[in-house]
Amino acid sequence: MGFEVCPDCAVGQGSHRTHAGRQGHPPVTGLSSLNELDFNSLKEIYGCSCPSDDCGIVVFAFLSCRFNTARFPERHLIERLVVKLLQNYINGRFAKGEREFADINPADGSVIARVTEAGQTMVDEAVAAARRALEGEWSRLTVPARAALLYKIACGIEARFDEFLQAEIADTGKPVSLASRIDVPRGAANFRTFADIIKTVGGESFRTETQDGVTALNYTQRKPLGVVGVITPWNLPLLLLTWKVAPALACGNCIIAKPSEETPATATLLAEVMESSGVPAGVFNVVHGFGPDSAGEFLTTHPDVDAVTFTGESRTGATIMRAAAASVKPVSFELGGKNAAIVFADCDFDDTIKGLSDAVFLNTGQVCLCAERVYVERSIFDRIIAALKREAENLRLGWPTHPGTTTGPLISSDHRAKVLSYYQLAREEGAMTITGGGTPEFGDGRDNGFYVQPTILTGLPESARCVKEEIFGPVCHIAPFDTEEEAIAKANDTEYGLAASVWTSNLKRGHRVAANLRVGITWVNCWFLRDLRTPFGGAGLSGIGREGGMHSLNFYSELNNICVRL
Ligand code: NAD
Ligand code: 6OD
Repeated sequence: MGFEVCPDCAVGQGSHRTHAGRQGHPPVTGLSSLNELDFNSLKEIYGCSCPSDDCGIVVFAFLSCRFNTARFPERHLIERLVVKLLQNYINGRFAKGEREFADINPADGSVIARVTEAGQTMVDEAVAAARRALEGEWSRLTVPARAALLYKIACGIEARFDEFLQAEIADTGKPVSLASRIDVPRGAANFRTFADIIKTVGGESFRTETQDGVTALNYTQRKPLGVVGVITPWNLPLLLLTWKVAPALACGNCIIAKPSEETPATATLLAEVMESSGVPAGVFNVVHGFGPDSAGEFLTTHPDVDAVTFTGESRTGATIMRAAAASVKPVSFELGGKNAAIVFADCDFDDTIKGLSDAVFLNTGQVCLCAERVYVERSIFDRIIAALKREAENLRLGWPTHPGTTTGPLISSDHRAKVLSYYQLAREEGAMTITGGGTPEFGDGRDNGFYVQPTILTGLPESARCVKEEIFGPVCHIAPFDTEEEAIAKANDTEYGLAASVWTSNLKRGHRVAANLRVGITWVNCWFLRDLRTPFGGAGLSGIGREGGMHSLNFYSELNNICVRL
């Protein structure tokens, strides 16, 4: 029997289905404070037979009707009772760690879940389980069988599309329109793509003939790296996790994933999908926690972890590199960016504005590929500023679940403080703020969230910190240029080197400019248009190595060359 939806508050859908339920709520009268509530009797009234960690759902259904929970002064008490506990996934079982921390919804600052943090012992257990799995049935699985499992995982994500969607939206605050178009579909697509690739990839072979008449056949065999630590950030949690997990599994590795402490939910759901897809115990593990002195550090310093693949800030990459150096672990790093967009006067104006608006503001500017520096040919500089200002002011900052919302909050209160400090710094450095520069006011629960205004700056010298440092918010600085050479020089004047976009109707120029940019990817008349077979990564502070297609397989496997004398 499913839990039926309360006609008053609509609570009771989706994950509440495990509760036996009744239509609506029995009237409860004379109740003025939480202390008067007997939660167990309430559970009984609602026919809830679930284990205690989840039972609060029923209570929450009641309280949602009874009180306006967003304003309820004892809301934190409710939240402690009703929120889910996200657990680590070790050796095919969900396990509680030593401490707990809160998972916050950035749209209104509410607690979505409690997360149980993996300590050193639990990370040791995960590594040991992964090592055992590496030597067990997993190592005997044929490539077609591994590929079949990856397809099954992709289907498993799709079968629970709405749960992944809701979890990702609640954790990140990103709009449903975005997460349903990009994040969750890419979660499944990553597995399908690497299943396709691993099934069809061949090896190298050479027939060798020496001067003294010996003949041999050389051919390569692809072997897993072993136990791989996968550490990912909060901006595209499922997309970036599966982007690494899929090829690592395709190559036969065992994995310990450490999602960002800000966005632990979809990694936990992925563990459920792995379990139901029949991935053997120990092959995929999830440890929750932070970086320093927590699961992240325990994983990267672990002597029995064979490789680390990481996406996140450049500074964190440097710390992880030092940690990995002690046991000479291979690393693959996708790091920060301070990406340029170069707009020529001959561009298709409307397409460019649409593309630029995405490049600057998508995901509230929290995509490593976002353009924070926009260089515009002087003759159209004022027009571009005016049009981009209109785009920025038309963005709809809203509740993430609302279909019309284009722009959600930033990920956290700390990150908002950082972005706002750059808005302030820009003014101190002499910038003119074309639009934005502060925080919006809503007059509802979103005022407790972490929203900032989409912002356009101009007038800064190229040496300004706001032009040099990654801000990672919905903000760009626009500057004019007079010649192609000047635009290229300015775009390249950065320690980063992740991505760029070039906007021009002259494709010859598009090719030429792209060839001269020191980045891992250049888009011409588009942005974030992905083909998962292509190399992805950055130069300079933006990373080490490339992933995508064969590049991922080359990182996640060791080649063994076999030479047979004929
Ligand atoms: P972050 O570096 O703070 O954290 C990323 C992950 O590393 C988290 O899981 C965190 O817990 C972990 N971590 C932090 N310190 C650690 C340590 N000492 N040892 C081990 N693990 C540690 O990054 P973030 O704030 O989550 O993400 C935003 C950053 O990520 C931005 O700089 C952005 O540009 C970058 N990013 C880059 C790409 C890319 O593909 N190049 C993609 C997405 C995000
Ligand atoms: O699309 C991808 O594969 C990818 N790695 C995107 C990274 C986006 C950064 O925020």
